[in-house]
Amino acid sequence: MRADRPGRVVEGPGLGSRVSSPFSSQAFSKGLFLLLGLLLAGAAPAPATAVQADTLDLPRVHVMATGGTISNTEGDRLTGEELIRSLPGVDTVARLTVEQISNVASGAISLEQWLQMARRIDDLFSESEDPPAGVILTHGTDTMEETAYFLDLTLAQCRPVIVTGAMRTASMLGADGPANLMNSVRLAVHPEAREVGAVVLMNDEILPGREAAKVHTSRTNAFVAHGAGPLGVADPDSVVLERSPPPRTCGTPAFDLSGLESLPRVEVIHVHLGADGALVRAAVEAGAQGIVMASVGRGGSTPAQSEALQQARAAGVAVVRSSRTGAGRVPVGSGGGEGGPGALLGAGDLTPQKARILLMLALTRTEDPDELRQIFRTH
Ligand code: DAS
Repeated sequence: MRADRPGRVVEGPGLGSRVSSPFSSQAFSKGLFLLLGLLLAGAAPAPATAVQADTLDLPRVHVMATGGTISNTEGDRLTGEELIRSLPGVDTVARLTVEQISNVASGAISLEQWLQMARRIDDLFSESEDPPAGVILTHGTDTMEETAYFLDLTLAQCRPVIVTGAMRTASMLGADGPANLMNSVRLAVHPEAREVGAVVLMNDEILPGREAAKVHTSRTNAFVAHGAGPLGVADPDSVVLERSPPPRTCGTPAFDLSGLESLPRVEVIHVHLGADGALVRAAVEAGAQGIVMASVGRGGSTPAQSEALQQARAAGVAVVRSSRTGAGRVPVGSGGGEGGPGALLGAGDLTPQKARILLMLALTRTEDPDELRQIFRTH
């Protein structure tokens, strides 16, 4: 049975082992995952006593496990603790601590959990004793691009926060989870990654949180960085950072979450031929403060949707036009000034789901159309 497990912090990799029947399918799946981890890493695990002695001087890396395919086996989900035990040789790279935030498919992660995650990560980096060199968030791949961008916008610290997962479950042949996790540990302790911020690491590629996007339903190379390309790669011999993320002020978040208990409601609505204004009106009735249109081309919608959007703006709702094409820009200043107090602007190169995150955060600060436009130009 798959169930959430409450958060707690444990030390690894010298973690106590959990005994399960070798004849159960769950135990078999977990055993297979561990075996795959060994094969992928190409090394046998060091004895536990040596692990503890050798790890004392190594940097600490904190793993926050949330679930997703990386944890999935047939009929069960591995815990973060079990995931890190599948990484032979990790004890020569870092001291791992692990915390279970949830154990769910990534579609089940809530906005309240985002707020908690961001605060928790900043708290970890502010610990006076033994703060982690980096944090790894194991996460379902379906929405990891959203979580990575949210963290990119809200973390005060620039230290590495690596969102990773797997396209193949822990019990599938060729499971990619152990390699992704091991590469994330290697990146977290890399001296050049100290200010890399929130990134996605999948399939040996380090992608900026802002641009990372899932573009395939099942392949291990499902992720790209739209318009930006990877920041670097995790090769077998070394982690190589080929370029730096855009400069930012470390210590100050782009959006301060202090005092926030929830985020403004922002809906994404798809444009397609024949779409009427019903969904736009429903969003307004549901209390949306913002609407992001997954528009055709460079920001187009149907006449009926455009009319409903005019009414939404007249009611003070901010409207952002992004593109459903998956690449390219909708000019931020393409909105025009008329139509009501609600802003109308383009999403730039942000996909609809990323534009929604930026609009939610922007609306915590302002509803002014010019200020919103400025935020979209600079984030
Ligand atoms: N199970 C999906 C999710 O949690 C997919 C995945 O993790 O790859 O997002």
